Amino acid sequence: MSKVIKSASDSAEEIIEWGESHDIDTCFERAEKLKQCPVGETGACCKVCHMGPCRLIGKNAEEEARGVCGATLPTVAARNMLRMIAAGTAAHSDHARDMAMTLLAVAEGEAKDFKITDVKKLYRVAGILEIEFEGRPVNDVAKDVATMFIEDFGRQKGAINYCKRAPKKTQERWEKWDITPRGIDREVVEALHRTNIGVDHEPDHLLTHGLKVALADGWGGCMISTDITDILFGTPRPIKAEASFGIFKEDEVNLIVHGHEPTLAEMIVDVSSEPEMVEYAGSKGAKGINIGGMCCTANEILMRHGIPTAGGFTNQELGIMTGLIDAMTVDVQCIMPAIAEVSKKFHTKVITTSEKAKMPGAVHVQYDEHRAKETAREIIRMACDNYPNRTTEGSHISQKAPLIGGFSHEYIEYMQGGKWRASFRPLNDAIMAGRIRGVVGLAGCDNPRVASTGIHKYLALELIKNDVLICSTGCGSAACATASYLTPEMALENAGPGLREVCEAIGIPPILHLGACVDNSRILTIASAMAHEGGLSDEIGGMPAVGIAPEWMSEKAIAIGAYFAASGVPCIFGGESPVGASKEVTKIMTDVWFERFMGALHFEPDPEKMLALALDYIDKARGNLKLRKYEPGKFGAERVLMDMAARREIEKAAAAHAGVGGINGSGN
Ligand code: NFS
Repeated sequence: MSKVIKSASDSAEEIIEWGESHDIDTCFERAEKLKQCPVGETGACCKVCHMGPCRLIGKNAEEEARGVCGATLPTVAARNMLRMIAAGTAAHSDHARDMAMTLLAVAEGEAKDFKITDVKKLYRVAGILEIEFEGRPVNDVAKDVATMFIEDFGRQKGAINYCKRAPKKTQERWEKWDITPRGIDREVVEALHRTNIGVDHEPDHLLTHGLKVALADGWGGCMISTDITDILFGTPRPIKAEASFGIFKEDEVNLIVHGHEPTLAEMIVDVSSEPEMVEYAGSKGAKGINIGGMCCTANEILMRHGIPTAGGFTNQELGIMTGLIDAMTVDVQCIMPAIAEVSKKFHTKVITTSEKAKMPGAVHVQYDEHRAKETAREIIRMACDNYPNRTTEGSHISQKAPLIGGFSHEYIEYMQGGKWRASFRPLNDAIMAGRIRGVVGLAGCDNPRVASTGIHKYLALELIKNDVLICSTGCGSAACATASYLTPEMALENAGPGLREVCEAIGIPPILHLGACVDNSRILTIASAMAHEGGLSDEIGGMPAVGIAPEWMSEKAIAIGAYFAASGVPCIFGGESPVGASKEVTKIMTDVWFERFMGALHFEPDPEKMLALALDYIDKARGNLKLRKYEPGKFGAERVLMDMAARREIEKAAAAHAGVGGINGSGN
């Protein structure tokens, strides 16, 4: 029998094998041993009350199966989907709430270890929120900004502030279908209410609320989080860094920050170079303090400080198995409880830091923004104290990859015209001329149920060969980073001729690292800017742009996919569909959503089909926009200017492409 590859990263594979030979299991073995429940996997299990769980299975389940209360399979699948979106939205948005509370505390002088690092960004945000900023003290402006963001959580009527950042036409679609989100908390609570036993039973109605919740995530939670993080810690600019397990140093204290909230991680980075801290490490026999990141916290501090990343979600246990991590701090989200278990076999200390998240087997050091630096120093000292306990046990890896990260939307705008003429014109022109075929957001998790990171690598390579510019975020970025894909050389060696030309002219890699998962909001901002710039679609929908999350596993990824769909971006997710049991629900999320919003959410396990579907969406959008037909190596500068009649044609073509029909009550 041929050997099953568990990770497409050689160094990850090496550690997995080392673990197997030492009887240490990881998520990869557990995924193999623990088969997915086939009923729950496709959305056919209802457990919203205790008359169940009801398993709606059988040959004609869609028509005939009923739960004890009479709920049909499409109702159950739609309810399950809505709950996933709500949970994902809650996670991103609760993170955003903490950021807003920190900004308020900073503005009020209560969190003295933080400051407003990017005043320009603060003013830009204040401008969008229509807050007066000229001539006012910075902290007063920051207080008003924080207060307005905090209002977005509890608002009962009206719209989330940032909805107005979307192109007008996109907003009109939201109004027409009543999915403009009011307040983040309100939409999440309503989702839980509607999915309670005996409330909302109409699949389309449930899923429409799913889009409303998701928009509260994208244009609320995620965008708020991105902007406040930029204000507090600086808007990212391209920066060099490294990725993979070779970032751990044999002769230094290795402290890994893992999770999602950047606040404590920023403080750790900040104080780690203080002479007393370095001296303390020296007193324990170490040559220095080496900070590394994991998952989305890694993306945050990589973007702003060039701190190296050990990798994405599936790398967390493997990192500990190198035997080189002296301490790993974790806060919230995507933290496997298995790390506490595996750490017992090594000297690594796992330290939980959030008041919301504790873990059996971990030490808890409560983060408090009022004494943030002190907490950071305490954690560094704990890592240093643990350094002498390091043994030679572990699978040491020396491989690491260079990368360039840090492409904020502000920088992407700047790089296309400098300080005074920053715009999205060159990008739009390159797309119109066919140099760039389209844009793909390559995002989402890495997943041990496939050869982890492998589908990311396959798609990234194929897309750039096809002249598609990639914006990557989250663990998608980590997958590309550890494969050495985030370098300008990548364009020279692998990009199609048109994309290569653009990358060389502007001096960018063909895969732009945009940040953490919450920074998918940057893609919304970029798409809005492209619509405002003109020449392509005048809304987000209809752009030659697609979102792909090939190895997703988290509810947060589902919330992101849904907010892209509602905003007008067709999305393709890998793996089996979590609503695959219901044809009706599947059709609503693909055809009906495309007809209404020009976005969609597909699930497609076959990587080649994912690629083909993405390119098909891109080419159809180009055709509908009457852009030059994409032909590799052949470009032009001309474009067909569109009058109103031509635009109406586009609308008609889009509706025809959607091909809706057969679902009661879900037409336009
Ligand atoms: Ni996104 Fe970031 Fe990674 Fe998936 Fe988890 S770390 S928030 S959910 S696993 S990409």
